[in-house]
Amino acid sequence: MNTMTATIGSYLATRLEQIGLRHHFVVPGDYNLVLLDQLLLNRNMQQVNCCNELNCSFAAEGYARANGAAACVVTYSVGALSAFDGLAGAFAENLPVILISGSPNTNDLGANHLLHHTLGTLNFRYQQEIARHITCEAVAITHPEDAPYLIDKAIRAALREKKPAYIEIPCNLAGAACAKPGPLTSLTETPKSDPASLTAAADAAAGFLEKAVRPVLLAGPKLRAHGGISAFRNLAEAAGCGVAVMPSAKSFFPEEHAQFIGIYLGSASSAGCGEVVDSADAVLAAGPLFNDYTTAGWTAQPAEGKLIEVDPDRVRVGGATFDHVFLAEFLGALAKSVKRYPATLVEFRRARGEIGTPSVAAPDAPLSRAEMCRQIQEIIDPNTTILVETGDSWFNGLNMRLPDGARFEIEMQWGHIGWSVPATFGYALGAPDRRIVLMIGDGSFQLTAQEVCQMIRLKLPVIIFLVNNRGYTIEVEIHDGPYNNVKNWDYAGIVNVFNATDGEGRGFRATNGKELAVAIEQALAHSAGPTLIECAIDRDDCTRELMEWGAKVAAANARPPQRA
Ligand code: TPU
Ligand code: MG
Repeated sequence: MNTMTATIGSYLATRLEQIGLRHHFVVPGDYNLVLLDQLLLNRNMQQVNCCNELNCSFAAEGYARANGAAACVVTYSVGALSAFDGLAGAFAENLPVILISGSPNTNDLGANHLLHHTLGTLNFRYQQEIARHITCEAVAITHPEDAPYLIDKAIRAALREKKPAYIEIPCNLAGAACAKPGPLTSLTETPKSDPASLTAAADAAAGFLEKAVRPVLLAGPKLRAHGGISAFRNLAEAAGCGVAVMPSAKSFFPEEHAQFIGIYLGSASSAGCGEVVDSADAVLAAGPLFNDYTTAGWTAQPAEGKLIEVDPDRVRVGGATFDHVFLAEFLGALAKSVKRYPATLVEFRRARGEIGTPSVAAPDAPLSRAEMCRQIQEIIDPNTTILVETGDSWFNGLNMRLPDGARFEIEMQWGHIGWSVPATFGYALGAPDRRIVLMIGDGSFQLTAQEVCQMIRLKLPVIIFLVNNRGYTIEVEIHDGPYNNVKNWDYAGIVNVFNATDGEGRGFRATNGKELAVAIEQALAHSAGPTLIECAIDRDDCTRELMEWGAKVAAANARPPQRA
């Protein structure tokens, strides 16, 4: 190799390092082995093995939540097609995850012969075609001289769009020479709003709010991806009104803030919040994502006539659309002219009523969901990130009070059960100084359980609360049947299986409050690996919010077909 040049693999490694990655997640296969060698040569990035490619893509997804971006490397088809599920999740959740797939030798592309790990046809382009649907940019390198351009194009698009990108590298090119990387600034650009459109949008929104008496602000999940969290807070403080958050935006506005009025999810909202948002005469939603789940079966979608919708790159106000206006800039511009609207805060204090402290259960009474949550709440400090899996863990987590600084991760748009085990693994690597707490149900855990062994391997002191209610309770609340029963496992015992002879994971089973308290104490004292605490609760012991929400989603699912 000429010293003036890089290899395609080392070029990629440098770019990943430059965009702030200290880890990349991999599953090896013969189409990517040379690439993995090349990536290993970069000493500033750690290569992290996962058990399978689904987990590998979710680990990267979790890492991107902690770190802003992530990368994973898999082999052709048998690997990539599994990874596509997590990559699609990253698309749905607005996370720039770069998926790199090894691919066939360039000499095989036009040759009239079949290859392993493919469909057994002469088509070797289908993988890139599929990738186009679930990424903002999907490139396939076929010549070394184009590699720097294509790699940069994919990474730049992912960082700009906050969506995943796909890069395919043939197995005989990973070590081939190419040009060295240029400056990083060519990859990172902050988009600028059209000045006239920005002013018009801010004026229209200020005018719209002036006609209202009881406006509220609603934080949405896209706020973080599009860098709007602090601009949103500034706008909120300028307006002085009540501030609610959508479930996937929990922690994007401080819960200890005097203007925080809770989680908005229609009739499944936190106490007092639903009443205030539903009766507001204007709702400014910043980076929202309204779907059937987040609107509780379309019952909690703010009416068009009272909505200001601030999307990542456009604003809609009362029937007018302002294009090429970027979220953070718009919130900043509006904060300068907005008036003060204290009415919804007064209303909220009245609607919420007194907040009681949860009662402590008798230490040897069978463990209840409420007692479990009471104890978990006690370990959430400002340095904690709590990740919550699809299931009643969503609602248990949403009900937790977060001290300022605590973070919350939920995957409510993609909603893939099992997401959280690998995502927590990835998140823990991306945020090594935080306390990481996962809440997950038994059914979800069974999808991706093996990734706990990677937490053990890398000695990550994650605390996993595995809520064993012996079934798919969230589905029971939507639509029950025999398919919602789950085969029981020895969840605490499985940690020992993963430990084998060298691991230091800990597993506990709690059937009452006393056992849970002891397990939590042990978990907090254990730093050489994860602790899994199985919380055995009754099959029907679920939150009020799940029952409310489940009934609304069931009704939406059951709408009869429309006649033409
Ligand atoms: O607390 P709980 O019992 O509701 O949680 P658990 O035990 O984890 O059960 C989750 C049940 C569930 C299913 C089966 N939630 N959503 N689903 C449907 C589903 C199926 N497959 C994937 C990949 N994702 C899903 N959301
Ligand atoms: Mg369950």
